[in-house]
Amino acid sequence: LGRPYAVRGEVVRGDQRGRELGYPTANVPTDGMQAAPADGVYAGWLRRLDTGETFPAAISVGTNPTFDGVRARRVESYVLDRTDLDLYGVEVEVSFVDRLRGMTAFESVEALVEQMDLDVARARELLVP
Ligand code: FMN
Repeated sequence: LGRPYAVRGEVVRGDQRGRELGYPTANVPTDGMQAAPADGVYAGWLRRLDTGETFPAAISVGTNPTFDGVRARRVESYVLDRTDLDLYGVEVEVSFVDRLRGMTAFESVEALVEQMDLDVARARELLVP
């Protein structure tokens, strides 16, 4: 393709759970118009289309099977080290550089967070020189 696959969209409010987990995420819903990559976890980049700023991110694609409730698939980006970013309503482009693993339904929130720690460390190795 010559460059990483990317999806675009406006950041919407999620379930507000990410903040409690220590990894707040910018959620972009997937619609019928553009395909998201297969469910799983990726390292990639989030670019704000309003300012052009680009940030390294750990990205989750799926329905968050660890938690109850039927939900639409979404693309969730945790911008590394930026728990302060407020991206609600901002148009972003999320590009997928490396696939890290498949989506997992964990037995506990602790197990999910432990794996997210590893995902974030791996994304950092891959993206930040
Ligand atoms: N959710 C899962 O159910 N299973 C996973 O394996 C999983 N991996 C994730 C990996 C990363 C790097 C990130 C950022 C999220 C992952 N998630 C996974 C999604 C979290 O469940 C989700 O971000 C959290 O519930 C917050 O959701 P909210 O933004 O709607 O509040």
